[in-house]
Amino acid sequence: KKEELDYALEKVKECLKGASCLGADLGPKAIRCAGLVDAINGLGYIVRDCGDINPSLKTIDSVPGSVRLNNLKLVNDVNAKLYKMVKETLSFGNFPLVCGGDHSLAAGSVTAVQRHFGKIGIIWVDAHGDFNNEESSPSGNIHGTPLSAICGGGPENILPFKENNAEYVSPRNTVIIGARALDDEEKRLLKQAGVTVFGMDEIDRRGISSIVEDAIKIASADTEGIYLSFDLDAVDPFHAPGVGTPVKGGLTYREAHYLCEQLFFSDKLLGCEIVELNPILDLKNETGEFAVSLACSMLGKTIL
Ligand code: 5AB
Ligand code: MN
Ligand code: MN
Ligand code: MN
Repeated sequence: KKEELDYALEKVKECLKGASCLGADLGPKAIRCAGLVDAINGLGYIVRDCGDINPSLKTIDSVPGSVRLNNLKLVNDVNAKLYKMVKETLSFGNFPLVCGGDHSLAAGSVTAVQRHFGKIGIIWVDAHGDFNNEESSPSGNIHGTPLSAICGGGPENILPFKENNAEYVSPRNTVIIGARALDDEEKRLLKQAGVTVFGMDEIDRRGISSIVEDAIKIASADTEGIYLSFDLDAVDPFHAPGVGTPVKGGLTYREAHYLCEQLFFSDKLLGCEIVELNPILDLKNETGEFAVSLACSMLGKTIL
């Protein structure tokens, strides 16, 4: 019985990859089922679906005690492939739209965008800060760390940063929108680094339009443009239940869309990603459909 249990636990852990629970790897399938390609074609674009990225590794690789990050090898393997794919997309002169997958993938996508364009700004839409490093991470889950890695605060062993001599993104050009679940140590690290954090309270007070205006200014100051990393858990779970780490009190349906629309019209977007969709936790693919509608707003769909 114990052996059986250990085996089952290992199986579950195998599926965890960068996140805290099973299922984010099914996100791209659900987004395709919700009609992503047709919807973008409908806006007048030609879509080249590069397909899913599957890890060559199948085993879990957490080493209890030594390496604190769960499934580091597997995440690095996927990110090395994603880096190549996004880099190639950009070198063809195309616009990358990355669909997750958990948020660990940002280390791969952002590295490629940085290497292609040079100095970039980042708008990170998320209930969380994703600014933990190897020491501060309460969970060891890599999806809680990518923004810190991108800004040079570690974990340093997240490839493909090192391998490709990518420059870190300046925290001065980095903005988080929608935060409401930051860890204590993470808050300190964000302050220390100088990342701008617009929490939900500030959105309540000032309204989304003035926040987005500020965010675009900050992320585009002295940069080639902005990469948008959209974690679906930024949105209130009422509209986006299909995420692994839901937090009440998030962006409304229109706040989320408005943000994407304005980013498109800023003419500063270099690429974007929609991550953390977990179809197993979703209700009739509602969150998958929401992701498709957000992608359309990022790509210029308007009301009138
Ligand atoms: B997500 C937490 N801060 O580090 C951690 O969904 C949660 O990509 C991270 O924003 C959530 O494990 C990561 C507690
Ligand atoms: Mn995230
Ligand atoms: Mn999140
Ligand atoms: Mn999450």
